[in-house]
Amino acid sequence: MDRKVAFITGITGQDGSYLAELLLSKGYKVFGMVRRASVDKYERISHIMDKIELIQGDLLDQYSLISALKKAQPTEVYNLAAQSFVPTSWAQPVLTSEFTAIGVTRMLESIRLVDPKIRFYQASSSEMYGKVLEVPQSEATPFYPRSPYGVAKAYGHYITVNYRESYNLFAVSGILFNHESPRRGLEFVTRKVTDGVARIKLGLSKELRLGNLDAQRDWGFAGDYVEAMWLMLQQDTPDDYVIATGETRTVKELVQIAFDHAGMDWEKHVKLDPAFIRPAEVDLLIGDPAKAKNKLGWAPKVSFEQMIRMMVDSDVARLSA
Ligand code: NAP
Ligand code: G4F
Repeated sequence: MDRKVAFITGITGQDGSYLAELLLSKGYKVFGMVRRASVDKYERISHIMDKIELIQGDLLDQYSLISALKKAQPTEVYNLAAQSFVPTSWAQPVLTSEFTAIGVTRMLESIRLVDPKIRFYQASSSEMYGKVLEVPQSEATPFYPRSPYGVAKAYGHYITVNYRESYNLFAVSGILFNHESPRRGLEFVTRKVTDGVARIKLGLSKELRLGNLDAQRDWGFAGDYVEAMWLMLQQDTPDDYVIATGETRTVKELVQIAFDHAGMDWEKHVKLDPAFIRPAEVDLLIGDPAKAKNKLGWAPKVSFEQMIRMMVDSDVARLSA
């Protein structure tokens, strides 16, 4: 039987936790890279801690990547680690580039050195499309990033393509549109809204302060999207894929669905706050997942409404406990 060993950077994040669950269910030995912190950040993976193996490492430290790969001897590497919050990328643009851009080169160089047969997945992003040059966005749509994060992801994308073409690595890039879940970080807008709705419902808060309600996003469920990551690494040839639902919603629609589900009127609670307006906005994202559908056989299973309701219910349950 073929050896199936995965090494996941960013295993403590939203996607890392869902991907680890998926790979365990497929019989993989799963290693996760974690960076040292003064307190543990294993909340999202606490339920599978006895089934995975954690190795310390940091995208800033090339030697730590090399020694982690030597230890794990993976057949597949999923590079999910990044500074992933767009507003922070204006506050910390250099650090964002070090993690989210140059960190990809460090990982690719480490693979080249340790074992060039390792299959590599890079977590690219629809933020690369930024001020979109085409609607909907496909693998052929040119990039026009609008944040230091988007610029860093575009670098990570192209260096992955370049290592595939220069060194014949099995290196692929998944251009994933926004995907959410009850495990989403509290600062991202979907979770901020569902957590805010739950707090208001339970009398813990009265209002929810938000920025641009007109921005449009193609939002899917993270559990569906990690399946696409895995599928990309099982193909005969490496290639890049857009992963999206093909539908877009405004932030306002998100807010309406979440408040409706809790039986409340959003207009009584939502306040606009200029502090959450960005220096440059991505107004509209809508992906064309046709290639993923045709070549990977991938399609999203959870609808936007189902996902937002699931997130509201989960936050109400968490805050009621
Ligand atoms: P997330 O929840 O923010 O998780 C990010 C992970 O990266 C965390 O495990 C974090 O570890 C780790 N990390 C950050 N800096 C690191 C460093 N220097 N060295 C090692 N690990 C580091 O992100 P996510 O939503 O799961 O997204 C996963 C990846 O997909 C990211 O690359 C993101 O940019 C990309 N992406 C996400 C979406 C989306 O909608 N979710 C869409 C497109 C692309 P700590 O726990 O130590 O902080
Ligand atoms: O939830 P967001 O912070 O996600 P954003 O910026 O689209 O980035 C996410 O998706 C990318 C894929 O396209 C990933 F690569 C990236 O790592 C991250 O996961 O904001 C979504 C929209 C924005 O237009 C923002 O201006 O919501 C708008 N928004 C309005 N009020 C808000 C708020 N966003 C946040 N975070 N907080 C608000 O109060």
